[in-house]
Amino acid sequence: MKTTPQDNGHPSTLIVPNVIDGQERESSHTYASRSPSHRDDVVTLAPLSTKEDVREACQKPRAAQRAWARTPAPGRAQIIGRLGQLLREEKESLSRFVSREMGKPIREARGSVQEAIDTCDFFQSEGRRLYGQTVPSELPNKELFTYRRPVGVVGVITAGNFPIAVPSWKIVPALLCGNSVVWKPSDDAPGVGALFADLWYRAGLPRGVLSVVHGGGKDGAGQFLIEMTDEQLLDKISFTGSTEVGRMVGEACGRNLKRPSLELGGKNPLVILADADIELAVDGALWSSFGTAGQRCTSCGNIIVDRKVMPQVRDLLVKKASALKIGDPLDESIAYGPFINERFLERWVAQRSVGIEDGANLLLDGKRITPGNEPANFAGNAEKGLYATPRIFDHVKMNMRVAQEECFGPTVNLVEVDGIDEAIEAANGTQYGLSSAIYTRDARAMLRFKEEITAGMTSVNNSTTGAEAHLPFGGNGASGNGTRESGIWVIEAYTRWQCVNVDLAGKLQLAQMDLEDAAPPEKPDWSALVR
Ligand code: UN1
Repeated sequence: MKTTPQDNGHPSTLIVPNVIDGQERESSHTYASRSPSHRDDVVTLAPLSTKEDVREACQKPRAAQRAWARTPAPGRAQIIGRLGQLLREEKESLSRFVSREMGKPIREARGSVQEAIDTCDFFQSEGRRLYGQTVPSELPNKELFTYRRPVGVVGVITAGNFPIAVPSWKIVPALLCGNSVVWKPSDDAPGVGALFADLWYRAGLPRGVLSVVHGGGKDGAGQFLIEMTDEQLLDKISFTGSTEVGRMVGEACGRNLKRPSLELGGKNPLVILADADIELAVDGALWSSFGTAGQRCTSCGNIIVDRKVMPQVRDLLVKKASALKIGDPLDESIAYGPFINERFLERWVAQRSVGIEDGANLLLDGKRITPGNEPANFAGNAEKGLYATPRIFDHVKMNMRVAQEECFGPTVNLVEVDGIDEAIEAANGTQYGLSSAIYTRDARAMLRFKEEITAGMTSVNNSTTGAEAHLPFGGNGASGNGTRESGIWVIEAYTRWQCVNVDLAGKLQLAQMDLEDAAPPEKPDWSALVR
């Protein structure tokens, strides 16, 4: 890695290599990752990997993986512990770099680095467990065991909105379990990816075990990595991103009989029942919808409100959303920063007419912030940054596209319902099933919601976002294939069970056939006990 100063007042540009077969590989073809808050700030120059680069990155780690798998798991976990320590030491500079490269507000960037630290803390000790079982045999002098074995070489493809936390959810357990990893970081945050990989090597990870290939998704390193499944060079892909690409990963893995981990989109519902603490619920809805400028897979898409409290919720939400401070991600006081990239901004701009065509009412008309039309509480550079004010639709029906389609940006819908039955039906009324929330004081409504919601994650009186690093993260339906990340559950995704039987009888024993049946007991006559 190298740096080169810029003459425009911004910090230096980071020049990052691919890491293939344990070696840094520079490339003649590079692309620039620019800060979304200052498009003239070239944060990183990263390689545009060719298919040949990606193929080589997938071919080489076999031998390294076998050696790594022979390293005792507590030893592997020690490196994860050291990584956690390094992340702690670098937390502030890394967080500031995350904000600079992908625009997350600094408070949230710190939280996302902390999420990676928490993941290291958890898996450092998991290396001393990775339990198998001892199982009784049906035959004498015979023992049965189960062991967790690594899957092999794992391709990891991650998104730009959580460029360090989500990669850590995948790479930490994958390596802990004795796999090697070929990682394609998001092209929105290649610099964060390179700094994270560098911390792994500094922590003592053998370089050949974690390869990094940079580039775009479609027709780029991401697509090439998926294609390596067909060349039998990968044993698994772990992917976080859109449902559309998730399907492609699933298809490639399916036809090669591999099990992918897929964490995909969401259109997450937040229900407010009539008895809820309205102030609390609106604060939760506001954060769920506009935190990270709505660019979390767990962001709220539909606020589902009982008609009795709809007027109150509507007024408070509009009041609070209009007062949100938008601006430079390094400003500690902002509520949200810029879009991560132009593509997300354009999709969000287009969503406005989708809602209007559907017949939804534009309650708060979110607009791109440009020079001359900055809102009063704006604290960024409108000319150079990708900013927008919040958009709220109301009179939204669940069959409208605007209620069904995920839109990564500051936009949310108000959906009116009558009572808990309609609320649950609306909350389950999309193809997705990632996260969900309900605000109520009624214990029976909480119970019903927990039991009947089809999402993988549910909050009661809290927002749709903010999963903790030791709970299973993941969704159902179009939100994923049922695999989970984090905590003990993710171990299933990166290991295969092996069972072993050890026969000490000294003679051939046949299961199911050589069993000595005990003599059947005599059947007593109970007829004298009853009338
Ligand atoms: C994502 O947006 O891909 O629960 C992950 C949350 C975060 C993770 C989101 N801890 O919102």
